[in-house]
Amino acid sequence: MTRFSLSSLITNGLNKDRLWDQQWEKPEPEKSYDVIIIGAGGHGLAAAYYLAKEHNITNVAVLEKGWLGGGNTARNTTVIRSNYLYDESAKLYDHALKLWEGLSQELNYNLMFSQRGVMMLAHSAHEVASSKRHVHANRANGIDNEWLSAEQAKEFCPPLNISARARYPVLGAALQRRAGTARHDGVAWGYARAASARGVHLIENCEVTGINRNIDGSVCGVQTTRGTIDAKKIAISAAAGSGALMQMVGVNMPLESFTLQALVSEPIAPVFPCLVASNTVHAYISQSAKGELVIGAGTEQYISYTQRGPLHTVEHTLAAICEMFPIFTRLKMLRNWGGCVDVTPDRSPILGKTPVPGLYLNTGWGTGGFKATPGAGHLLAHTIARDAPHDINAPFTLKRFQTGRLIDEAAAAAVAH
Ligand code: FAD
Ligand code: PYC
Repeated sequence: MTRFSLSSLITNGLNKDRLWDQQWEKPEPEKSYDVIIIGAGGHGLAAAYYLAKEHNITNVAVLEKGWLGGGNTARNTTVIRSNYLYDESAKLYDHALKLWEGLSQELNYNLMFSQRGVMMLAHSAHEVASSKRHVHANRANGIDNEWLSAEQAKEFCPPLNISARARYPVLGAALQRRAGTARHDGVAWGYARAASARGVHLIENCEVTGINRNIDGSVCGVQTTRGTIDAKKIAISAAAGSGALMQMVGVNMPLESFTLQALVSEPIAPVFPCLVASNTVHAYISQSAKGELVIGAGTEQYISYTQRGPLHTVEHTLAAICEMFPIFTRLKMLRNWGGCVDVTPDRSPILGKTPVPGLYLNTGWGTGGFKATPGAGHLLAHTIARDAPHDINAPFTLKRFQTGRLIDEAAAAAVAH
């Protein structure tokens, strides 16, 4: 059996290729595992960690077709918040936010978690009403959120343009002060290291191409590009890849895939204190610890599996940012990228059991799953270990698309779609 060499993984920010080439032993799959998790994004890695830590299940492999944390975990803009409308969602996302609050210490890995506040702007009477409804609903659920006038919003974020002559004047904003940002790949690496230390196998370059089943229909293993591997239980945590994996067991998923783009500016001195999002102008912005402004767009309006989008979306996004924050008009863009997000009809995730015995599913996080990483992993581990959902994820079934008991969070997405 080969394992990762952990002694060299004592600092953050290590170069992945250098680690792979010089310091990591390349693990080979065992013949049989108690649990296989498909997808080594933040969610899959977190689930493996909590299986080992909280349920003492360590004969676990995480299979990844690419490299650890190279999917949407590597592409997102790191907004972390829990200001969702419905009780079910508020509980789900606040569970994750509470885990974020102690995670750097727990993993002994600096995730650069920064509760700098997330402010969501309202530009119309309709948005004011909807935002206030979110504020009241959150507070009723014990989650911090407050309504600010345009002047208070500017006080909190001085670069904000609140001129009444703007094309979409700022009428006010909802502010969640506990919300913020973190280092995106840090969470994948932190969970990977901690899971590996507890005996979990992390197997890269291993794409799952088929799911094997017993005569009674229950799962018994996977076919991969590195051979067949047996398992008693299997969890799919593969973001936009989940639909294809579920088709391998004959289940068509209520999922659509869209491209979502983001970009960073050249680095500048610290100037932007929080995160500001506006659905109306299709843009949101924060500043990373490196000084780059991190700017995101709305989702593309067509279905696609590509991880790149058209330049006109970037132009539109930057025009919106320059109108909201005129001090940035002369900044240069450093780089841009896209990811492919997995979206359900009600914009809420699917996290639970499937109709196939021994097969569990975590998908449909769309544009908003980064913030959920610790919570999703924690709840997925619980569901696998107990063969039953936790109270928090019990409502997020696949079955809700048959029963019609949807959890419609369309208005809570911080990005336009
Ligand atoms: P991933 O990190 O995508 O991991 C899934 C893994 O499964 C991938 O590594 C993939 O290679 C692997 N896989 C797929 N198929 C197979 C297979 N057959 N065999 C083996 N492995 C397989 N969310 C927020 O909360 N806040 C944000 O600010 C935010 N911004 C975003 C900005 C952009 C531009 C994008 C694209 C997304 C953003 N998101 C945001 C969404 C967030 O990134 C995702 O919801 C989250 O990262 C999902 O994590 P994951 O671990 O489920 O998926
Ligand atoms: O879920 O808050 C969010 C978000 C912002 C940008 C992309 N997702």
